[in-house]
Amino acid sequence: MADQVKTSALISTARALVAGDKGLLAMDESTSTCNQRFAELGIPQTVEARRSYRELLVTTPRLGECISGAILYDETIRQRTREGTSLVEVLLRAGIIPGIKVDLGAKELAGFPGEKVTEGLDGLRERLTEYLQLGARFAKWRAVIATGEGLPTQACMEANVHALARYAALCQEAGLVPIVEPEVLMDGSHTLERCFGVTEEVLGMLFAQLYTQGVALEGMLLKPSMVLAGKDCPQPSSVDQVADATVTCLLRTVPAAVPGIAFLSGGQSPEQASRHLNAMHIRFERKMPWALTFSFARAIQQPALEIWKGQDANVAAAQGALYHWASCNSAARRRQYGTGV
Ligand code: 5MM
Repeated sequence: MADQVKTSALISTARALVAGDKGLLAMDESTSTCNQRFAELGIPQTVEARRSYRELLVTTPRLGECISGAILYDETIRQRTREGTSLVEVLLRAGIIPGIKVDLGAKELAGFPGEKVTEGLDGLRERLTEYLQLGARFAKWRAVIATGEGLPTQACMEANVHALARYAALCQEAGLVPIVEPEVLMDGSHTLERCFGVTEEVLGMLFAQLYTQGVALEGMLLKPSMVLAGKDCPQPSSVDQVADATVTCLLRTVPAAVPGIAFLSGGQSPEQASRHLNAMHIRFERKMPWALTFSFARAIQQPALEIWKGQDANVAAAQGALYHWASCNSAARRRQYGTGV
């Protein structure tokens, strides 16, 4: 009985995260990634600067109109606004579900140069219990898969999908919806077709592992990369080619029991990411069994960060940019990005 109650709570949270035309805001940059983004713009790399920036994000007016959930980082889930309200509380008041990144990062995979495996399973059960108490209702774990000559190896794909499935099972045991993020990186000169093949293989292996580990598909979300040619690929692909390749690949590999798929942006510009999502909805309207939405970090945040530059005077303008890009992706779910509607 208790398990049934837990599963139905997981299912309703998973559905709420992908409901309507909303999507997720990924704001789970680890300290080193956040500092790196700040350094590029000359923003001081301090705890206070990171806190101020996260306050700017979560207090953006009307954010809850287009954002259903926000993925936080360990530092952020414990932070408060200048006035002393916890960031979790600010999100809840805006109708946004708080979530937490729980992986400890992608580390070199021993014996396989150029490949990584994501760590963080040791002690995860205890950390999940604490995050639930801090207000998180879902979690996220990212695995990265590099494409290149001889890559990805079977060893890399197996190690990563196994860790993703064990993480997902632990989350569901704790009462948190797992967002499962296998990112096929855009780095390299591989073609769109090659990315399709790698993504198809990784997702096939992933869902086999999720099944083996007993993960309830109805109570999880998938956060994949779009199927894209590598950044250095000489052959350009059109927006429609990306949309067709991405949704075709997902239709072949993601069971209909999964309530939703929320893409990462992976280094695409905000315009590209929104255009691709919009085209997927136009070309596959009513042909997809799951909700299809966004869980972008850079493609929503980057313009806001560039406006803010660490200055209080720029907060309102930066929040305007954040809202703009969040609402563009909401519009893309309605097939209205770029139509001026
Ligand atoms: C915010 O970036 C997340 C990873 O941060 P760390 O590398 O610092 O741990 C990342 O998982 C992010 O949530 C997703 O990849 C989506 O980000 P993009 O920018 O690709 O949309």
